[in-house]
Amino acid sequence: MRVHINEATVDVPDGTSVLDAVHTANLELPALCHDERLSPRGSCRTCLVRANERVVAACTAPATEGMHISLDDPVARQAAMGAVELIVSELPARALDAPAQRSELVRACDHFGITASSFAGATHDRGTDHSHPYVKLDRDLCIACGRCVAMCAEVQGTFALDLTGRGFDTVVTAGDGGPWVSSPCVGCGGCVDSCPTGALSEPGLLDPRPVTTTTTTTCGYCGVGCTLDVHVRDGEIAAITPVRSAPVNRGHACIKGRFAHTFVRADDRLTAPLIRRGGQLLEATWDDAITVVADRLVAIRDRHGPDAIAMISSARATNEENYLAQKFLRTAIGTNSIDNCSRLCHAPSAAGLTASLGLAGGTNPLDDLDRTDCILLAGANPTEAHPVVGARIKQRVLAGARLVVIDPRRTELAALADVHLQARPGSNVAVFNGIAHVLIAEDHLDHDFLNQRTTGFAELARLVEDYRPDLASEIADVRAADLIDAARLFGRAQRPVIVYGLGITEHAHGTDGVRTLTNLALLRGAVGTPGCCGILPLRGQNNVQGASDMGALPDFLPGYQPVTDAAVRDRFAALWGHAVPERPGLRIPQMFDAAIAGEVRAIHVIGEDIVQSDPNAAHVRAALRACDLVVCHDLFSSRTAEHADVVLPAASFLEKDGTFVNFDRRFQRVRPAVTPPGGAASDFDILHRIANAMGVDLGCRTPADALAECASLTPVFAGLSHQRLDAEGPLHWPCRTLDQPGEAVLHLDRFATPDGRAALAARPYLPPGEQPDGEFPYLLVTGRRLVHYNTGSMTRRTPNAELLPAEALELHPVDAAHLHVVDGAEVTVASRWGRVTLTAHLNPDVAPGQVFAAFHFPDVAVNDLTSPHTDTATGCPEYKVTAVRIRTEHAKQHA
Ligand SMILES: Nc1nc2c(c(=O)[nH]1)N[C@H]1C(S)=C(S)[C@@H](COP(=O)(O)OP(=O)(O)OC[C@H]3O[C@@H](n4cnc5c(=O)[nH]c(N)nc54)[C@H](O)[C@@H]3O)O[C@H]1N2
Ligand SMILES: Nc1nc2c(c(=O)[nH]1)N[C@H]1C(S)=C(S)[C@@H](COP(=O)(O)OP(=O)(O)OC[C@H]3O[C@@H](n4cnc5c(=O)[nH]c(N)nc54)[C@H](O)[C@@H]3O)O[C@H]1N2
Ligand code: SF4
Ligand code: SF4
Ligand code: FES
Ligand SMILES: [Mo]
Repeated sequence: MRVHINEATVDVPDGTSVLDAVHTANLELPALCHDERLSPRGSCRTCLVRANERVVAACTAPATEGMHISLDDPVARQAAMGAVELIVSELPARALDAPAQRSELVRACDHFGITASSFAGATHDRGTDHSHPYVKLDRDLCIACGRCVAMCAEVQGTFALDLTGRGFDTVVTAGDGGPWVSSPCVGCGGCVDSCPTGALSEPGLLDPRPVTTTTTTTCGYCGVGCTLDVHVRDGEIAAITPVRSAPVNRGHACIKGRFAHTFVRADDRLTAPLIRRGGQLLEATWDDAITVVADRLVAIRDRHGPDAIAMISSARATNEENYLAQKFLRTAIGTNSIDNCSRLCHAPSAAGLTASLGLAGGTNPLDDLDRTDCILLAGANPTEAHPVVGARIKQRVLAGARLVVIDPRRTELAALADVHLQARPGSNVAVFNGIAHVLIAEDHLDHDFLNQRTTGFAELARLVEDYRPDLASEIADVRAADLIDAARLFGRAQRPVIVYGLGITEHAHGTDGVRTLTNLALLRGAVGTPGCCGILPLRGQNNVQGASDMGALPDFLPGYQPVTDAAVRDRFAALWGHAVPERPGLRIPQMFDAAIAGEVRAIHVIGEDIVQSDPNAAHVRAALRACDLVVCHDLFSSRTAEHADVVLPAASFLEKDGTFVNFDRRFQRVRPAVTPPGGAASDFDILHRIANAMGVDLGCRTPADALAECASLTPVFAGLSHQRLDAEGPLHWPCRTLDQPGEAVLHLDRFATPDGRAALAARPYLPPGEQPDGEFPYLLVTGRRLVHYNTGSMTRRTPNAELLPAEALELHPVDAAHLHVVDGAEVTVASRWGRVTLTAHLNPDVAPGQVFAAFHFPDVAVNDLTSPHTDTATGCPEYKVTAVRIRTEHAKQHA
C-alpha cells in the first residue's frame, strides 16, 4: 500500500505500522519504548505523529492505504516533546553525556531541542551494579521503558529481568534483585543493545568517545553464524553488536560472539613464529620459520613419499583458507591426507544424510523453526551450544509448538519439553527404531510420500517390528509410555522438524543414529516437501560446514566431488596444472595410528588443538612424538604446540577476510575489523608463504580469487562470489548460477541420491563401544557449557572466565551420597584410558549412574579419559560414552 509521509510517498506491505513506514521513508522519529525486535508497547508517547486527522502513537498505529502522516504537526510534536521532557525531568543531566550514536535518548533530545536545563529533575542516587563483567547498570539513567525486560523475555527467553518499584522509583532488576552477576542472566547482551538511555551499558561503551569504524562480519565461534558489527576505536575493538537486519540472528547474539573478544589482545597471543631448538620453542623470524617448514616437508616428501605428510585443516578458518589448504596438500605435497574437525563431530551427519537423502547438509533454513508445530530435539543442547537457535526454539515452544527432547541430561530445553526421553547414552538407534515402530503401528505415515519418494520401507517395517516400545524403552532406560507419547506428538504434527547434535553423532554407531533419526522425518513425509521443516543438524564450529564443503576431507574435493572419480580429478588437474592424487587419504584418527606405525612422518595442523580435543590424548601425544615434523598454526601456544617443531602465529576471524558457511548452508562474509598483533598472519598468507618457499605457486592471490576458483570448479557453488555476497548478503548453497538465489530448502523435487529417492535405513541397535562394568561403573558424557568454547583458548582469555573459572564433574546427588562425595570435593575420575582430577558438582539434571564434564580447560584433560572407539562408518570418536570410576581423595588415601 502507498502512504504519504511529510513530502515523501512510500510503498509498504500491509500490516506495517506508522513508525515502520516512517523508517521506510528514511526519516527519524524518537520512539523510546520501541524496538523492532519486540512486540510494540506504546507506553512512552514519544512517537506521536498526525496520521490523517488523528494524533497517534506511531509505533502501535497501523498504516492504511493513502494515509497522510505528518511528523511536523504542531499538536503531535508538542505532545511528544512533552513526553520526552517529562522523562528527562527525572534524569540526571549526565544522561546527555553519551554519544548520540549510542543513545536514543540523546537523539530524542536533539530532535526536540531539549537541553540539559530540562534535566532539572529529582535525583535518585540508586547507584550502579557493575557486578557482571559485561552488563553494567546505572540505575539513575533508567526510564522504565521495559525494553530490556522484553528483550530478555521475547527474544532471549531467559526471563531474568523485571521492572520493580513504583512510579518514579521504577527500575530494572535482574533475578531476585541481588547482584546482576548472580541472576539467571546469560549475557546475550540483548538488554544492553535495546536500552535507549545507556542505563544498561557494556565496558567498551562506558567510554564516551565515539567509535571510529564499524565492520560487519560473521561470528567466529559457533556454527549459527550470527552477523555482527564490530565497533573499533583507535584500532581496538570497543564493542561487538548484533546486526538487526541479519537473516540468521535478527539482532540477537550470545555471550561469546557479543562479548568474548578480548582474547585478540591477550598478553600471551602469539605474535612471532616459534621454532624448536634444543628442545625449546624459541622466537624466530618468519623467513626462518617458513624455510624450516618448507625444507622439512620437501625432505620428508622426497624421502618417504607424499603420503608421509598429513594435514588437519581448521573449521575455525575461512573457506578460502580451507580451499587453499587442500589445494596445497593435493598439489604441492601430492596427497589426499587432509581432514578437519568435522571428523570429530558431524562426519556421521555427512555420511548419514548423504546415504539417506543424497546431500551432506541440513535440509531447511533456520526460519522454518518459526513455522513448526513440533520440534524433536535429539542429542543437542542449543541453549548453551547454539544459543541463538536455542532461543528461537524456546520462543516457538512458548508460542505453542510441542517439544520432544531426547537427551540423557535434563537440559534447559528438556525441562521445558512436553516429553523428555532421558535415554541412556548410546541408545539412540533403539529409541528412534522404537519411535518408528509406533509411527508405523499407529499409521502416522505419509503413504504417498513413502510410495513416490522413498525406498526401503518394507525392510524398515520388518526390522522395527521388533522394536516394540517395551523393548526400546528397556534398552534406553525410558518409560514405554513416554516413548509412545513422543512418537504420537511427532506423528500427529503437521510440520514437524528434527534438530539434532553431537549426542547423535559422537558414538560408535553415530551414522546409524543419523540414519534412523532421518527415517522418522521420511516416514512423516516431513523433508523435501514445501511447508515442512526437515532436518537440522546443528553443525558446531563457525566454519565446519565450510571446511568440508571446501574439500578439506580425505575423500572429497570441493563440493563433495569424490577424489576417486577420474573425471572430477581431471577437471581440477586441468585448472591447477597438477595431477590430483587418486587414493583417498587418511582420516584424523588414522593419521595418528599411521604416525605411530611410522608411515606418517609429518603432521601439519591448522587451528585445532588435537592434544586437548581429540580422544585418548595419550595416543595423540604418542603420535606427535613419533613424527619427524609437527607444524601448527594457532593464536596461542596450545597443548598441541607443546609437541610442535614449528608454531606459526595466526590471525583470528576478527582480523581476516573471507567467508564462512553456517549450519544452514549460508555463505557469509568475514571481514577484518582490526589488524593482527605483531607478526601474526592469516592462515591464507601462511599457506602461500610455505608453498612459495617450496617453489609452488598456489594461484588465488586473494581470498576473493580463491572462492572464485573454487566456484569455477564446483557446480554447487558456481553462483557464489565475494562480490555477490557483498551486494546481496548471505546466500545458501547449492547456488548454481549467478542469477539464482541459492536453495534454502533441499530436495523439493527429488532427492540427490542416484535414483532420486530418499533411502530409509533398516539399521539395528548395536551397543556402544564402552560399557560400564564392576571396575568402571559410571558412564561419562562429555559436552559443552555456554560461556566457554571448545578448548577454551579464546574464551578463557576473556572475562567469560570470571563467569566460569574451572571445569567440574557433574554427578547425581544419589551417586554422590553413595560415593560419599560432597559438592566441591576433589574427585579422581579414571577410565580404561587415563585419569584426571575434577571438582565434583552435585546436579540432579544428570541421570544416576552418569556423570558429565566439558573439555574447555587444558588443566582438566577430559580427553585423557575418552576412548579410541569410533563410529564404524566414519571414524568419529565416541566422545559421549566412556566408562569411568570415581574416587574421592579420602578413599584414595585409604586405598
Ligand atoms: N558454548 C559453546 N558452544 C559451542 C561449542 C562450545 O564448545 N561451547 N562448540 C561448538 C561445536 S564444535 C559443536 S560440534 C557444537 C555441539 O553442540 P551440541 O551437539 O549441542 O553439544 P554437546 O554438549 O556436545 O552435546 C549435546 C547433547 O548430547 C547429549 N547426549 C550425550 N549422549 C547422548 C546420547 O547417547 N543420546 C542423545 N540423544 N543425547 C546424548 C548431551 O547430554 C548433550 O546435552 O557446539 C558448538 N557451540
Ligand atoms: N571430550 C570431548 N572432546 C571433544 C568434543 C566433545 O564433545 N567431547 N567435541 C569435539 C568437537 S565437536 C570439536 S569441533 C573439537 C574442537 O576442537 P578444536 O578444534 O581443537 O578446538 P577449538 O578450541 O575450537 O580450536 C582449536 C584451536 O584453533 C585456534 N584458532 C581459532 N581461530 C583460528 C584461526 O582462524 N586460525 C588458526 N590457525 N587457529 C585458530 C584456537 O586458538 C584453538 O587453539 O573438539 C572435539 N573434542
Ligand atoms: S534499563 Fe534501559 S531498557 Fe531497561 S527499562 Fe531501564 S531504560 Fe529501559
Ligand atoms: S550463537 Fe554462535 S554465532 Fe551467534 S554469537 Fe553466539 S557463538 Fe556467535
Ligand atoms: S515508542 Fe511509541 S509509545 Fe513509546
Ligand atoms: Mo564440533
